[in-house]
Amino acid sequence: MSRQSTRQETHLNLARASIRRSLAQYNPLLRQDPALAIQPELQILHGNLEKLDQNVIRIAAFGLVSRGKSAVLNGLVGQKILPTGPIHGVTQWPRSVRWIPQGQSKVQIELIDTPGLDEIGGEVRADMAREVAQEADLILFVVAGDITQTEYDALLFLAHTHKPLILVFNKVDLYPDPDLAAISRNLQQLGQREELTQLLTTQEMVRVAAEPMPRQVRVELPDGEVRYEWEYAAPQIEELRGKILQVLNREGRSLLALNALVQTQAAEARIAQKTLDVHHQQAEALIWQYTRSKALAIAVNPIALLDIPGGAIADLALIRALSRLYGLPLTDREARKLWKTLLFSSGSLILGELATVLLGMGKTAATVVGATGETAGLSAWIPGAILQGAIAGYGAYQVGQITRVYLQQGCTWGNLGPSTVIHQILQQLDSQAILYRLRQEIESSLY
Ligand SMILES: Nc1nc2c(ncn2[C@@H]2O[C@H](COP(=O)(O)OP(=O)(O)OP(=O)(O)O)[C@@H](O)[C@H]2O)c(=O)[nH]1
Ligand SMILES: [Mg+2]
Repeated sequence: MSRQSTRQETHLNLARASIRRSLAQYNPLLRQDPALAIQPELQILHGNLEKLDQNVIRIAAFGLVSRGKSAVLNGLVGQKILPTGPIHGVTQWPRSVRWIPQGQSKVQIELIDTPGLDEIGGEVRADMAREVAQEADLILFVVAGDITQTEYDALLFLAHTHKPLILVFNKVDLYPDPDLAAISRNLQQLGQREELTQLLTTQEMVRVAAEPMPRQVRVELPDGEVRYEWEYAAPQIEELRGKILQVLNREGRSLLALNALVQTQAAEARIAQKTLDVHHQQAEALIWQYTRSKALAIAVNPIALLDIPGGAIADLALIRALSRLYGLPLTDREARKLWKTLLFSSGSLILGELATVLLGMGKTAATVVGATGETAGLSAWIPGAILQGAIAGYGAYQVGQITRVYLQQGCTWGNLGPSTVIHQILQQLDSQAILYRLRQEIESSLY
């Protein structure tokens, strides 16, 4: 086996291993939590694995209407399979044909024909182009002369997929030599524009005449009769065929591997985002549930001294519940350490806890008075209790939010350190709104 071919095999094997690993990692996620809706992404991963096993290379032709996309693909296959014609918009939907080049039994090639990029409606066009381009391993961008701004924009759009791209200059039979040379120069210079060179890995321009215009020729028969006949010149497409096969032989299987990896990466990023979104919603619900319970428990608990240990236990329970949700279970020790870090890195949390004690004292005193039969004592107790409950609940809310961010980042504070991160998170919380909501909740439970 040549060194090139060994390298290609290595790339294929790496891609297979990487996709299998992703599947092994994400399949159980879906089983655990069907709400995750990551089925489409998992299907992409499965599809990529199959594609690698089948060794099918996809080549897609793009371009504006009537540039000869269908004709170029027919020319490659050597048969007129795809309809072509002078009316704009002959091809309305992507369509694919198999191409088995002579002497190339190892790879199978699927050629994908697409409608003109300026034919179908804007949104649909962009979606179609994105979808087909993402599937393709190699892109042919077909032009038929100097390019328009729309054509350049389309080219730039396709270049952003980072797929190898061959610029196909079709209909060269229509131009006299000097024009041909000038247009070719312009097209080549185009590929050297900075924004394109940065995006394109392959910058090749190939001239073809996929379906040369028939010429009327004058035929003089031996008996002197003169007839006019249409003469069909043979397509000039050999150079493109050769270029494609060269790219495929050189790096075909590596292209397959690379493309599968790019798609896997994109699917993984979407899975990560979806997991994060679902976790975020669940975490918000969990934090609010603990916040509310803590606020209510502290508001109705008559013994102030129990507020502090009770509050800490509630905070720790919240930290542990969140860590389970994010699949990063913390031990009791770790949870306590995190809680202490939160408490000491945030002045307002400590103040909140102190306020709980002070207000709690008042609450205990009021309860004692209240128990001796003084109704005024009871009514004095209630606003203090509500405030104390709300402040304690707000503390739990802060603990919850900070823990959520900490877990979301995989149990790290990032390079900023706990104090800065905690401070930033606390600044984003709207304390007034949360305290107000908590007071409302406590009030509606008490009365
Ligand atoms: N002179 C000349 N005409 C060509 C050549 N290739 C294609 N054509 C003609 O250009 C017209 C459009 O060709 P198609 O292959 O249908 O073009 P397309 O880009 O697929 O067009 P849509 O599907 O409508 O977007 C047809 O009339 C072809 O005969 C060529 O090399 N030379
Ligand atoms: Mg067509």
